Amino acid sequence: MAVRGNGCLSVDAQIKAQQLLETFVILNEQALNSGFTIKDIRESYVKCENRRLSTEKNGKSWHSSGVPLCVLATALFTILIVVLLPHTLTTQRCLLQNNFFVMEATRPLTDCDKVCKGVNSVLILDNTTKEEFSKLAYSSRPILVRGGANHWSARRIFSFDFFRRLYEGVGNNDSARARRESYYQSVEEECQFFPFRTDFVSLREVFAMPEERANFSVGQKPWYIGWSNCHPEVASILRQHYERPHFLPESSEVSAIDWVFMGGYGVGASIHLDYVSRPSWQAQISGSKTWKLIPPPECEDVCTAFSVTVNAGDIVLIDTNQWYHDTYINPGPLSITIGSEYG
Ligand SMILES: O=C(O)CCC(=O)C(=O)O
Ligand SMILES: [Fe+2]
Repeated sequence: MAVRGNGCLSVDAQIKAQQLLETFVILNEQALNSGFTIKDIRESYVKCENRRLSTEKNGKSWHSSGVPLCVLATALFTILIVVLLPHTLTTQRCLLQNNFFVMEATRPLTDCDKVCKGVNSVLILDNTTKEEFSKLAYSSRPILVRGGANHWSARRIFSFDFFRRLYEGVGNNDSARARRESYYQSVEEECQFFPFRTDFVSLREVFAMPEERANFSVGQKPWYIGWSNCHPEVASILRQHYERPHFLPESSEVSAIDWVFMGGYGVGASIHLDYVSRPSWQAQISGSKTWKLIPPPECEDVCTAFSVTVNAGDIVLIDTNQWYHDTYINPGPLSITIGSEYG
């Protein structure tokens, strides 16, 4: 069987990790409320580490040097590094998704000169070739390839109903039920569901919503969700209608996991950074979405934030590991995107 799963924690472990995270976040918030900035917390940890290394080198005990902030900073980082990170670093867009404080405190610093200095807009390419793109593919420069997905049949075929039929199937005999169960279970247990702007807690609930809500009829609560697919059967059905963007380098890895984001007008994903090791492409199948890209705080003196609107048929390429990002769905047709990692 093809590789399925992205290393997310079990539900139990997620609950425990979440409790620890909450403690960590409260401590951080208290520190921030009393006048510390995230930069201070990070710097105090780095300073403490340096001090510990130098006192230990000199044969002294660091703990007896009695620096309370150092003890706190180290305790917070120990919780993160020993308890959480061995799991979360492999969880991709999992647990730490919206945890700004934790992300900020633990991520490697960005090389501003390389990643964002002098970049104040997305690079727009009207069409591109493998050759042209190969020079840019790993540059961390956000790129928009206009019309890059226009020829995909997904542009005609993908809709809320298409996905509902795919997951719900037809009929209610044993085999239809088993297939439905395995598709949903795969999202719940091996992949991920993102309740960005919604009260739905699972993809099952999304596809069980009444027609009026699915159509965003007046008076209905709006929704915006995402999920990743790691079920090979679902992937093979989806992939009949799109391909890996034709301009990606031949040598770049093909991810077994695809991401779908779907929903209507309004706020999309709130600001976050992803823990993914590779840059991502995302094709706008229908509707239109505006991304705001924000450089990490250590680069704010030399880099600027900017936005990019992605219209149906366009493909956007972003190193979501380096650029903080949020999204906003523009008025108009349902926004459906499909994406994956490459690199
Ligand atoms: O498409 C969106 O609304 C959010 C996508 C995102 O955060 C990502 O692909 O990393
Ligand atoms: Fe993201």
